[in-house]
Amino acid sequence: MAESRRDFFRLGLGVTAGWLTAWKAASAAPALADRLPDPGPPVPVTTPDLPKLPFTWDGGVKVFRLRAEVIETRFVPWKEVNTWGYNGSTPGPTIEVTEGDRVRFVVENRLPEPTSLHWHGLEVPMAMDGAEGISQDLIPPGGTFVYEFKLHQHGTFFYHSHRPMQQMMGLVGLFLIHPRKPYEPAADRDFAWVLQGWATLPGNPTPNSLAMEFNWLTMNGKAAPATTPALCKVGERVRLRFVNLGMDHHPVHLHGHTWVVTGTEGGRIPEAAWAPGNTEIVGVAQARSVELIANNPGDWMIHCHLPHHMMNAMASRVGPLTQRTAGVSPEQPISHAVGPSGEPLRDGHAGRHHGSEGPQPEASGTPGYPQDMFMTMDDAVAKPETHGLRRNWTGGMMGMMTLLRVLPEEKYDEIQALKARQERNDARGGGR
Ligand SMILES: [Cu+2]
Repeated sequence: MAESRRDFFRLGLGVTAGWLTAWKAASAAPALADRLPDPGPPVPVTTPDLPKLPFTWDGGVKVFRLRAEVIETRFVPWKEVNTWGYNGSTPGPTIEVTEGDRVRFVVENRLPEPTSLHWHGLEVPMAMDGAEGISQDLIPPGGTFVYEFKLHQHGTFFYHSHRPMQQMMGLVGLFLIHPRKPYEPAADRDFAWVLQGWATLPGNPTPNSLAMEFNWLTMNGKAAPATTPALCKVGERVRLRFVNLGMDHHPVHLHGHTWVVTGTEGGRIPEAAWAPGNTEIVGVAQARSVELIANNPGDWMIHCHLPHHMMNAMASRVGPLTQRTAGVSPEQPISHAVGPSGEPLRDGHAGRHHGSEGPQPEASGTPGYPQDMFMTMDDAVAKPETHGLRRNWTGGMMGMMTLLRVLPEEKYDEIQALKARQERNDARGGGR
């Protein structure tokens, strides 16, 4: 396992070297050195599709800069949206630090309205709490506010604007604090996601933050199948962390494995209280960490199990249902005479289906028909992490969904080589 952690560092991401240096600096205290065997630094957390927030040192203080601003992004390649976020990213870049760190955040407001920044779950001095009016004046457009505090906790936290509508526009990010004394047993892989819901109706790229129903569900700002799969090798211990900021709770489910729940937004759960499961409700404003032994080779879905959260672009007038909805109110009562969104059932008028699933004209009189569609876009979302997935894999991937790929060593290495090649190409400004 230590070997694979070294692999991770060698192959690792741009942030890794900086992280290791920071860890060594933070863990130089003699009280830590007398423990054996040395489990080494924890693996850096991978936040698929999200950057890490870089920092500079000022004396013993880690200095971070956050810029609240409008972001043009895409949930999937064909869905452009205008969200709000930080430093060009929705959710904002991930803050990854260590218990005991002293941190400073220079927060610049480039939005057209006032904002503030709250450190969710952190036991900071009240003046640093970011509660508008209560602990500070709002940061005006064009203004800057500096937060500084010392971290004595560890676990999965997050930062967010304390203004509710701004939260629904995407002003949130992960705040991950490693413990000074590493958790045992050590994880070989560590992944984290922010779960969000959006209401962006067809043709309108700007989310409606007042909506009470949500038709786009994202993990780290991407909807499946555009979510980048998480990769590990068979037999590794894997930690998955989920943070939810939105209007719905999300029962997050993993296929093919049993996990134990090891953490909440309050930090690490004592081992005696770890409970087995495969579906964990991540409530609004909560964080959950789970750990598992990835002992089942394959490509396994991680997804919110709310059925409407396993879809993209869900609206009464989108998808196969629209084929028969013209002129009928979606609010019309559902009976044997009408379909699920109120459309009248007529003979010989089947919904149009996509991909490998053909039309079923004989079913057109079946109450409730049609329901689901199967639309593939393997090529549009292809990247090294999707290499080797079964053809048409994207047809079943929608909404708040991603994959944990439990790979044999050679397959894992093959994908890492593809990633390295792509990164070299990107660095040269070339294509793929
Ligand atoms: Cu959900």
